[in-house]
Amino acid sequence: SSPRFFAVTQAVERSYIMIKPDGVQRGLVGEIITRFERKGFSLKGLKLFQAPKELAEEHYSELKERPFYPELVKYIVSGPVVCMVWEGPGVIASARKLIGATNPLLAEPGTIRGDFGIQSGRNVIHGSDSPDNGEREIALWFKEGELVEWTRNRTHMLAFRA
Ligand code: IDP
Repeated sequence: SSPRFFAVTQAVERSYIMIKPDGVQRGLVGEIITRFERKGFSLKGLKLFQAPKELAEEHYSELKERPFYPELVKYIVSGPVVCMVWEGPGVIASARKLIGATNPLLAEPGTIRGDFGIQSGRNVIHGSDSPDNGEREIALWFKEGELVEWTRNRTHMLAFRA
């Protein structure tokens, strides 16, 4: 009989992942994309982009009242960012694990922030914190037609019984 693949039990989700201006300036784009690719997620959207101030403000609107908000918006528009959509089972929580804690000094070694940062105000990368926020952020940063529908052949990653 043909191989029977185990079902992947986590819901397929999409996460908005953004390499912040410090990550781009420091030459970490390839390294970061590699980590998501090797993990097995599918890249559905990718662009280098200079964010206008209004977009950065809207992206972080939940943090409007925080003292660091004005600096945060300036940071995000200080240079180009790399906007990405990564898709896969459980990608929201998994991406947050790959990224590590907000404060890079507290982030575990082996995570992106743990390996590449020393302060919250320059923490290299953003990842959506919930499926709803993921969809909200994707709609904010990508236009109709910028995302590509394709299926990554992931069968070689799945255990199977003969
Ligand atoms: P997250 O990016 O890990 O989800 P949030 O609490 O949503 O963390 O904060 C959004 C971003 O705001 C952080 O990634 C970081 O760039 C910035 N930020 C958070 N806390 C501080 C702070 O105490 N000082 C400066 N920047 C901060």
